[in-house]
Amino acid sequence: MVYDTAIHRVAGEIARIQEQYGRDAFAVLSGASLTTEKSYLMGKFAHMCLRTANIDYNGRLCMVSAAAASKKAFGIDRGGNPFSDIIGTDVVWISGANIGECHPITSDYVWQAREHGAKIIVVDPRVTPIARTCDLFMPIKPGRDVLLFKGILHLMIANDWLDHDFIEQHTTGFEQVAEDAREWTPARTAEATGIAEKAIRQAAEWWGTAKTSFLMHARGIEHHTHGVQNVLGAINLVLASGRIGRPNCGYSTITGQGNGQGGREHGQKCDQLPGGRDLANPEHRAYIAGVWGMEPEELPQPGADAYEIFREIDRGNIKGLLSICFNPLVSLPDNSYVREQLEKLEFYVTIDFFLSETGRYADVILPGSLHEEDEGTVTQAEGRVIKWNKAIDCPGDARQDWIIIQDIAEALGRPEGFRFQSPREIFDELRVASAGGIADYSGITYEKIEAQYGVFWPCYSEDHPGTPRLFEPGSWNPVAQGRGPFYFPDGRARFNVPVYTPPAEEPDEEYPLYLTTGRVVSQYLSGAQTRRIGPLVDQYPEPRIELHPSLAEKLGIADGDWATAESRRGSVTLRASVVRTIRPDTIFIPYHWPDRSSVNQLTISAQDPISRIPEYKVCAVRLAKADIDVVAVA
Ligand SMILES: Nc1nc2c(c(=O)[nH]1)N[C@H]1C(S)=C(S)[C@@H](COP(=O)(O)OP(=O)(O)OC[C@H]3O[C@@H](n4cnc5c(=O)[nH]c(N)nc54)[C@H](O)[C@@H]3O)O[C@H]1N2
Ligand SMILES: Nc1nc2c(c(=O)[nH]1)N[C@H]1C(S)=C(S)[C@@H](COP(=O)(O)OP(=O)(O)OC[C@H]3O[C@@H](n4cnc5c(=O)[nH]c(N)nc54)[C@H](O)[C@@H]3O)O[C@H]1N2
Ligand SMILES: [Mo]
Repeated sequence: MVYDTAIHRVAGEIARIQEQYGRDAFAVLSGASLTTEKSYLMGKFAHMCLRTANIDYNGRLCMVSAAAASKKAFGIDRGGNPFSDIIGTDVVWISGANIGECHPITSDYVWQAREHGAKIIVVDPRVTPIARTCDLFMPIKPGRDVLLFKGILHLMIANDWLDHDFIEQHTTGFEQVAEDAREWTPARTAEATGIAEKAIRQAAEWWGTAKTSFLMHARGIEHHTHGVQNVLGAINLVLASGRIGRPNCGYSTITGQGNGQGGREHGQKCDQLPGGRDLANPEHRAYIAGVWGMEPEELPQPGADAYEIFREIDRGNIKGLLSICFNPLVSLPDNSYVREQLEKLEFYVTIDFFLSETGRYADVILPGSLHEEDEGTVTQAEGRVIKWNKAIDCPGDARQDWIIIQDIAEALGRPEGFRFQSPREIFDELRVASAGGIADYSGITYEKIEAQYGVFWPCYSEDHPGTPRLFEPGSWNPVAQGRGPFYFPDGRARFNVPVYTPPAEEPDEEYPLYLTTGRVVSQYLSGAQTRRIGPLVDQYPEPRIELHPSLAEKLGIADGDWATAESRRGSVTLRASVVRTIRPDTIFIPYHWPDRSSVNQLTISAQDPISRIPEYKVCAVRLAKADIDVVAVA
C-alpha cells in the first residue's frame, strides 16, 4: 500500500539522518490548531521517540509574548476570567486586537458590555471595525504600546487612581514600576506614541476611576521585539487598579489558533514538558521521565525555536524535518530565507490534509485529518477545556494525525509509549503527565467536559469542579499553598518594570514608512484552508496595500492602482486600497497569501529576546506606484 511505503520511507530517512548527523539533526514543527491530545503526542514523539531537542510549534508566531509575560507577572499562563465577566464591566480596554474581524465571539461579549453601558477604549494604528463604534480610539504609532501603558500608569499615580490595599497585600515591585512611570508625563507619552494628549488623559481617567474593568490584547502588541514588555506594561495597569480576580474584573490575551491555549501547555514548545513544566527543570524532567518510563538523562535539553530551526538548517546542523499543522513558507517572516532553507533539507515530510505551499518542498506528504474527522479536546482563551466530537471519517488513504505519528514510531522500531487506541487514552495519560504541574488537567475527564459544558483548568481531582476565575481572593493554589491567589510561593503578583526598546527596524530616509501586517475577516492564517473557498475568495480575492489618502496623494497613487512596497528583504506589487482608517505614516498588508503576493517577503525576522516571537507588526518600507508593465512580466 502506498501509505505503508510512505511511512517506511519516512522512518528510514529519520533513522538515517539521526544516525549520520546525530539526534538533533532531525527537527519537528508542530501546530496549535491540533487538539491538546495531538499536541501532547507531538511533544512526546519528539522528546521520547526521536529524542531530538528540536521541536517547536506555530504558537511561537502567535501567543508566546503574552504567555511569557503572564508567567512573569502571575506565575501562570492562562487568561484570568471566563468571558462572561466582560458583560457588566464599566470599561473594556482593547489594545492591538481587531476583534470585529478576528474574534467574533469576543466581539459579542464586548457588544453586550456596551449594551450595559461599558465604555470601550481601542488602541490600534488602524480604525478597525470595533474601533468605529468605540468610545475612545487611540491611533498609536506601531511599536509604542509599552510607552502608552507607562503614560497611563503615570496619570493613575498622579491622580491616586490606585488600589492601595490590593497593591500592598497581593503584589510586589510597585515602587520600581512607579519610579519608572514618573518620567512618562502625558506630553512625553503623546510625543512618543503619536496619540493626542487629551485622549491619553481621557483614557487614564476612564480606566483609573472605573469600578470594574476588563483589559484585552492580541497580536497587535505582542508581535514585537519588545512584545513581552508591551504585555507587562498592560498587566501593570491591571494590577495597579486591583481589578482582577473578581466578577467583571479581569484580564486576558485573546488566543489565535483553534487550540491556541491548550496547544501551548503540554510539551510541544521548545523548552516545555507537559503540564506547563520546564524542560530545563530537573524535578520536572524526573516527573515526566517517570510517566514515560525513561531516564531523565535521556530527555533532550531545550532546543531551537521555530525560526531558529531554519537558521540551524542554514548552518548545516539540521538536515531533516517533519512538520504538522504549520505552513511556515507563508507564515514566517522574511520567507525568501525560509524557502532557501527548505531547499537545503535532505528530507522533509509534512502531515496535512491540504497541499500547502510549504508542502510543495516535501519529499513525502502524509494525508492527515481535519478536526471533524477526529475527537479530542481544545482549550479556549478563557482556560476552559472543551471537546470536539468526530463527525465524519477520513477519506481515502488519509488517517487521523495521531495514528500517523504512531505508525512512524512503530516503523522506527520504537513503538513503546505510542500504542494508544484512541484520543481518550492519550488524554488519560496527559491527565497523569499534567498532575502537579501548573496546567493541571488531572481531574478533567471526557465525561466531566460533557456534563459541565467544559471544565476550566487547573482541576486537581475528579471531584474538583475546575477553576473558572483565577486569582480570586482567598483562593488556593498548590504553588502559594494558601499564602495568596497568585501562582508564586508568596502568593503575590509581580509588577515588572517594562523596558522599551525601539522596533528592530525604524523608518528612515530610504525606507520612510511603517509596514504593519495582520488579517482580514474572510481569510484564515496562512490561507491554506480559506483560499480554496469561493465565496471567501470573492470577498477579498487578493491582498491590498492599505494607505491613507494623504500618503496616496503624496505618492500619486489612486485607489485600485498597482503599487510596490519594498523593504530591505524583498518587494511585493499589489493593488492599493486608499482608506481614511489608517495612520498616514503606516501601511497595512494582510498576510494570508503565498509566493509573489506574500507580505512576509518584506517582514523582518527579528525576534523578542524572551518569547522569540517575530516582529510582524513593524518594519520599514518604501512605497511607489508600480509601472504596470513591470507587473505584467513579474
Ligand atoms: N478572520 C480571521 N480570524 C482570525 C484569524 C484569521 O487569520 N482570520 N487568525 C486567528 C489567529 S491565529 C490570531 S493570532 C488572531 C489575531 O487576532 P488580532 O491580533 O486581533 O489580528 P491582527 O490582524 O494580527 O492584529 C490586530 C491589530 O493589531 C494592529 N496593530 C499593528 N501594529 C500595532 C501596534 O504596534 N500596536 C497596536 N496597539 N496595534 C497594532 C493591527 O492594525 C491590527 O488591527 O486572530 C484569529 N482569528
Ligand atoms: N506577516 C504576518 N505573518 C504572520 C502573522 C501576522 O500577523 N503577520 N501572524 C502569525 C500568526 S499569529 C500565526 S498563528 C501564524 C499561523 O501560521 P501557520 O500555522 O503556518 O498557518 P496555518 O494556515 O494555520 O497553517 C497550518 C497548516 O496546517 C494545516 N492544518 C490545520 N489544521 C490541521 C490539523 O488538525 N492537522 C493537520 N495535519 N494539519 C492541519 C493547514 O491545512 C495548513 O496547511 O502566522 C503568523 N504569520
Ligand atoms: Mo495566531
